[in-house]
Amino acid sequence: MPKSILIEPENVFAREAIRFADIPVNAYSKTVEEEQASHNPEDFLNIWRDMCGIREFETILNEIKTKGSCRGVAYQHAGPAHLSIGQEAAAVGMAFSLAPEDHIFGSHRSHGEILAKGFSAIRQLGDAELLKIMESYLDGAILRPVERGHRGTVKELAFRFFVYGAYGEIFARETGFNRGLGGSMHAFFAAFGIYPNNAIVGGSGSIAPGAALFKRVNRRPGIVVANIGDASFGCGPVWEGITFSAMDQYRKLWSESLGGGLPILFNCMNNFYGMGGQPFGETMGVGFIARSGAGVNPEQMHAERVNGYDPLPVIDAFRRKKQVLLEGRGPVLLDIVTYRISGHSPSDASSYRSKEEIERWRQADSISAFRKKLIENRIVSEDALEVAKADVDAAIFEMFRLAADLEASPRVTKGSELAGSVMFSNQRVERFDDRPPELLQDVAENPRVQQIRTKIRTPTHEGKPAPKMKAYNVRDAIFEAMMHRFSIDPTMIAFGEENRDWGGAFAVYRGLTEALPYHRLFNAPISEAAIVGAAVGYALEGGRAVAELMYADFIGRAGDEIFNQLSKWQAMSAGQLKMPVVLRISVGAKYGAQHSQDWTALAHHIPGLKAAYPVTPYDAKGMMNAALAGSDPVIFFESQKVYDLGEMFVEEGVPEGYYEIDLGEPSIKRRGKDLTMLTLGPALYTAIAAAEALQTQFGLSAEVIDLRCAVPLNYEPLMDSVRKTGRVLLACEAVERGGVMQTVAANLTQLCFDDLDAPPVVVGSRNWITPAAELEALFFPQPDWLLDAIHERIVPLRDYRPRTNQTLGELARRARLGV
Ligand SMILES: Cc1ncc(C[n+]2csc(CCOP(=O)(O)OP(=O)(O)O)c2C)c(N)n1
Ligand SMILES: [Mg+2]
Repeated sequence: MPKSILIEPENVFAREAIRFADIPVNAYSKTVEEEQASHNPEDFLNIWRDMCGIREFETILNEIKTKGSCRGVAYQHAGPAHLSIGQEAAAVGMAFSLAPEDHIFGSHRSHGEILAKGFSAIRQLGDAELLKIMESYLDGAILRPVERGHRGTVKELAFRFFVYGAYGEIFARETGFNRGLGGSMHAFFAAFGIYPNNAIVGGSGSIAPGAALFKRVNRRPGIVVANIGDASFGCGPVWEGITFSAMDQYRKLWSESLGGGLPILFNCMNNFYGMGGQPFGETMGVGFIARSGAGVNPEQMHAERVNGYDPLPVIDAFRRKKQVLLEGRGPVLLDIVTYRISGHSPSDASSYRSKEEIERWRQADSISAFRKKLIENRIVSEDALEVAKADVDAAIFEMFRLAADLEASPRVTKGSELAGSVMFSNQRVERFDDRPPELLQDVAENPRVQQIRTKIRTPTHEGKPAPKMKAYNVRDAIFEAMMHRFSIDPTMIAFGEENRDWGGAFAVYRGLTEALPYHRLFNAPISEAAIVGAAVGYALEGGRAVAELMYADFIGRAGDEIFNQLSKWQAMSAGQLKMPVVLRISVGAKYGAQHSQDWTALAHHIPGLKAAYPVTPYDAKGMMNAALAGSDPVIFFESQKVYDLGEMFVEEGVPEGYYEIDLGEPSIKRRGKDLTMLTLGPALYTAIAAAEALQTQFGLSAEVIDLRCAVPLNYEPLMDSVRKTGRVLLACEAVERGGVMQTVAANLTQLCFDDLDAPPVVVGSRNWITPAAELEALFFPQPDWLLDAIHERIVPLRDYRPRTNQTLGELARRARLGV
């Protein structure tokens, strides 16, 4: 049923004022006695131990970065080390009351948060569970060097395992958390609730909401924390992530049983600096980051500024805010004031701040201040503190020494294909959870399903598509594949702009609103970064997401999320995380320069993405079925030009039942022997028209092969064809320069060099803006252009008079002009 949110003129024009409540700033006022009532002495000692451990861990890193050795252990660390010396209280306070099922995401400066969360998880998990994690993680690769000669408790072993895995990851060792494929800025350890840390400032701001969404949709316990810096509040994707997290629908339209608002806490580690730029006083105007919450929703995100130079106010705030989130009243914003005494990186000379300022914060250092508080209030004895510190420091140094030792902790070997082997997971996953999928009706009762049943699934006798009004078309094909997987995989959700009542931007989803509850199909804000980011977070947690961008031209709005996040986390996790996301993107026409671009080149260029572009109903259904049964991110391009088209190539028609087409298998659409035409996208139909003309006018038979997929791509059928014909023309509607077809042409030149009578020729759109609908024929390749190019550059056609200039001279002239 469509929703009905009535907008009434008399209401929206009524006089009123928007009121804001006070946003607490440093409101913490608990006495030591009160704190003692809620913590036992062991808690205080643990807080101290964790802060010291983090400090020691990073002090060692600082020493090796600046001096090349630490206490007799020489080590050159080539990579980054963004230290958070000074911020330990904030990290430990954040992690202290989080349970293992609470998940954190972070930034380039997250060593402290990782360690704090890990230490906290080790304390809470039972020995059996810890052993299971250590033994199974990377098949025991981290555990083996650590357990040798270990005589302590399981928890002590887990501590060493964890510190060693963290150092190993930073030092790019096979024994690191992610076999060294993540590194300092991307290290994580999901088994302890530590999810990807992001070297893209604010990157976690759009991804963590997807993790929180997963918890809601799949009724999983726990909350999600996005640890991000103060400067990241200038990043668009952070704002998009916040907007996405604060949508009214979670509480107003979704089933109450799901639990309400997203359980997400945006935790600003506010150290008052970007690298050298200062959000407070220079690069932003918000003053208090906490103020930002006021503009987001009536609850003002329950925002607060908290003293993060003392772990106790942070623990207090996290306890209260976690409760808010568990009650379904999220999202929450915390502005945790802290300070990084260390430079942005060890080579940073801190030219942007005064020595005096650093000195004053050093004087106020949270670790010494906490120590003083514990001793003065007789909470923990000085001796106990010293012993704890000595113990933790010794264990950390020992793990550093072990991780620095190349023999005990090797890197992946030279020539290793490890990264290549984990770029894709290539799994087939029928469903990501065994519970029954939530549907609002039987699939067979769905009006769209019933309507599709009346459609013609076969070509006409002349090999043409059935008339538009009656043909089973590309839209129907994608719908059928989606419906199939929705009814099998309970974790599968779809979202994007206008996805629900509108029926999907181009009506592919018409009928799904009736079939699916809100949490499985919903409208997102116009926030392309958040749409893709949320899909990434959802998948990292273990669910299948289908996100939609209305036009390929909007890929830029989600550039980081597609190119740095969606594409990379499987490999950066060394294959431990999966990314079952299908990103549906339509390729437009008729709407001019910003709505009519084929950007397959971008998806093709970035490693880690599969890029599909089917243009027939048969291919669309089979390939969408395959994409939705896989475990990899698939950019699924859909041409608006062909949405209405019926099948014309598969005589038996598009099967009603389920079938898959392997992504990467080209499809021969017309057999021939004189020339090969390769196409990607709707240029298939242009090539078919050109092939027809070649046959009737010149007696040449062209073989037309639709690549259907840019990544992966099996060259065998292409080579077979080119070996037979010796000639190849490649056509697409993307601009000619730098596209998929240029790569295919270059590869075929090498793969089939001896068989070619002429170099492969690419005909794409002009290297221009896409002009208005009325002028599109000047821009997109027309059948004539293909004939002209064949005549000029492959094989002269008898008595042929070209209509456009496809000569090599023209190619060079255009290149010189950059058009
Ligand atoms: C999108 C992006 N822009 C710029 C950078 C370079 N950079 C790395 S850290 C940083 C400052 C980040 O400041 P903040 O978010 O406050 O985190 P902090 O470093 O203070 O922890 C910058 C500009 C980046 N990594 N990503
Ligand atoms: Mg900062």
